[in-house]
Amino acid sequence: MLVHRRDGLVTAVRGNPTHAVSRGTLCGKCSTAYNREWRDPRRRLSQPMRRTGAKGAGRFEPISWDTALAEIGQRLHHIIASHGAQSILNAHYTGTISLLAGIAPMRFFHRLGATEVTPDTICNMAGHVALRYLYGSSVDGFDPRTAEDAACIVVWGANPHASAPHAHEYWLPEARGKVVVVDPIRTPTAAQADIHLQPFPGSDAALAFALLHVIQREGLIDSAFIAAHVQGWEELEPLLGACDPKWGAAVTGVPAALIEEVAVLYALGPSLLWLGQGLQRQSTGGNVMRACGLLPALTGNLCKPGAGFLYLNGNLRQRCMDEEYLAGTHLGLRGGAPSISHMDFAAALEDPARSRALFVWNMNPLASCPQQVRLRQALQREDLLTIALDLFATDTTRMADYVLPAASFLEFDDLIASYFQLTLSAQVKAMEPMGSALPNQEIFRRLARAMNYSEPELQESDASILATLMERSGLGLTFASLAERGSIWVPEQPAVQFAGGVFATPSGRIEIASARAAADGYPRLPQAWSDPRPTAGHLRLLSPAHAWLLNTSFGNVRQIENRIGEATIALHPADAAERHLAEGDSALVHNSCGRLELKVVISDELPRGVALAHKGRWLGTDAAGANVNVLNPGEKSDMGESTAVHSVEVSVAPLAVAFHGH
Ligand SMILES: Nc1nc2c(c(=O)[nH]1)N[C@H]1C(S)=C(S)[C@@H](COP(=O)(O)OP(=O)(O)OC[C@H]3O[C@@H](n4cnc5c(=O)[nH]c(N)nc54)[C@H](O)[C@@H]3O)O[C@H]1N2
Ligand SMILES: Nc1nc2c(c(=O)[nH]1)N[C@H]1C(S)=C(S)[C@@H](COP(=O)(O)OP(=O)(O)OC[C@H]3O[C@@H](n4cnc5c(=O)[nH]c(N)nc54)[C@H](O)[C@@H]3O)O[C@H]1N2
Ligand SMILES: [Mo]
Repeated sequence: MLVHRRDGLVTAVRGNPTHAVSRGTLCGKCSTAYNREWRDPRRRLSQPMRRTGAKGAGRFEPISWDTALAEIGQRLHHIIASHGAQSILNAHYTGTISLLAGIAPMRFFHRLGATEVTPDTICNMAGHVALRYLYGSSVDGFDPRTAEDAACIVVWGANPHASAPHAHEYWLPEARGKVVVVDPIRTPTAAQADIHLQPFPGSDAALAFALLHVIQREGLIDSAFIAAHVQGWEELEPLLGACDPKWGAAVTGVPAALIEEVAVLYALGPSLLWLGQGLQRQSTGGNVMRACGLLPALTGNLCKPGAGFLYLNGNLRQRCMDEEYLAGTHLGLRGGAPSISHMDFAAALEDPARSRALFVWNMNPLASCPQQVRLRQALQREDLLTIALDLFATDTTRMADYVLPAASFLEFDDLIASYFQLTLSAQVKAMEPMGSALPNQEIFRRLARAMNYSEPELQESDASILATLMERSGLGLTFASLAERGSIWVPEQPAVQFAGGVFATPSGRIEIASARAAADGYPRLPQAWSDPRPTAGHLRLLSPAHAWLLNTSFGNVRQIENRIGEATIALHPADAAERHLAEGDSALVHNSCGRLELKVVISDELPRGVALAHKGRWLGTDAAGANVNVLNPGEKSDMGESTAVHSVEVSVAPLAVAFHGH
């Protein structure tokens, strides 16, 4: 991004025309927000605040940083003495995923010995666990720059139109290869693809097995690659026999002819496989990822240009960044900090024996997490000390005892490692923090001081951390020289995924049959499973990314609120008709977990039995305020205690009828 200034004041935040990825355009939501609410002193939190009214009533008084941190520090010391540091919960995630503001605060939490609410359990943990069984890593994906060598790109359960606009605008359309999108919804990404496979949600493992059946039948299994790199093929092969395209079509809803076509296209390759995060937010999401992950291994679409798979490029070492040093892992307990899943967050907060204090930073859990009603009630506990750091007064900060204003990314130096493209960028301070806001990492430095923690790591300055990271990177750059360049590629030349054919599994090979998985209580092999269709009268509710929201960030940006209008639920025409619902009607969407009123949109982009209501709305100040997560019971997926949010089932009825005793 380029930040324009006049007389030292920021006048505009724009795309940088010379940037290789964005090419001068910011996505609509970011350019709207960064030029309005994010720089609007009337909307931003500007000073520390202490609760005055009842918990959750939203009444606060301003206090000084010194008072706030002294009080918080003192209360934490009491809690540690009476209940132990593990009764302090640490919830944090995607507010900013820059290195300092996203990771450096972990030094404080490691020292404290707090219980971490494992961030990835609300997003993508099942996929991480699954791909680690199979390949030993889930975070070393293909290099998107190798797309020029690909004859086929499969986007499976991701919707870059919304979730990765630059990939949608440039990367996919410019790829030479055929684009296949696998998504239950005809998203704009799917509509623009060469081929769209539209399986029923949660049936992807079966689809992968049907594709492999065809690949095997056509003699397109890469035996040489398997002999060199794969373990367990002989155990898997017999499972493919029953999975012919006819079976695949019946189970997934994808026509047999399309299964045949895509199987051959993919296997001939070279092919890239983008495994989205939406794909694994299912009750059997781990198995889905293991099954889809078989494709590169069995067709040799790996270890060569234009081939490979990508879940996340999330390995900071790949970008030459020393994450352990940054996070101060050594300050923590040996064997790692205690942790809980986001699926158990509400339960932990309900229990005074398990939780006495809660830190929330870079996160808006009341709007993002499951079990919204329980969560709101738990956060009302008078004996739970809640400290929330944010740029804005959110649904979550409203529930806090102390609200601490955080500085935005425009207001301090930092480093950014993208998780799709292999870039490293300097975030350069462009303006002073709003009011008395401070960067996350500075807030935790001050709190450590207020608590008399003496470890020097807890006081290391931003400048020193940035200098050390750059020095240790071996990239030959300082932060200042990186800042002059903006973004660089790391590595400089396009990389081939797993180029050496080395995998971080126990055997060093790709483990289709996994003893580790078996030891953890899973089948040794991925299975051709498919979720049962919803029980009579129910619909499967998908709540993926909204093109104009970023999780719940930007849900408070007025121009965006006006643009997106009321919260909606999209229904297949036949599902709507069956429920006597028409376009624009108010519907009551409900299940055993909660209820929500949504406006009906009729859409033939969905298969029958599937409904769509995007994530990311704010709850509002109304006591009954809720968003789609009021309907999420927090069921765990099969692996990693991770979210199964795309497996939620709901009933939908006209609001008027529902009021009369349904
Ligand atoms: N129904 C449903 N729910 C979902 C999902 C879904 O698909 N469906 N997806 C899930 C996924 S994938 C994720 S990752 C989670 C994300 O959930 P969250 O991590 O809660 O993401 P946000 O809602 O954007 O909250 C980030 C907060 O950080 C604040 N922030 C921004 N910059 C800073 C900063 O520098 N410092 C501080 N202290 N705060 C800052 C923002 O204002 C915002 O309030 O949501 C999950 N929730
Ligand atoms: N605009 C915008 N961008 C975002 C975010 C946002 O909230 N808004 N969130 C960010 C975050 S934290 C994340 S994790 C990523 C997530 O980005 P994505 O990986 O794209 O994940 P989702 O948006 O959850 O879902 C993507 C697609 O998966 C499909 N899907 C759901 N269930 C299934 C299934 O069973 N099988 C298949 N094949 N497809 C399925 C959905 O229909 C949806 O179109 O996006 C990031 N980018
Ligand atoms: Mo996410």
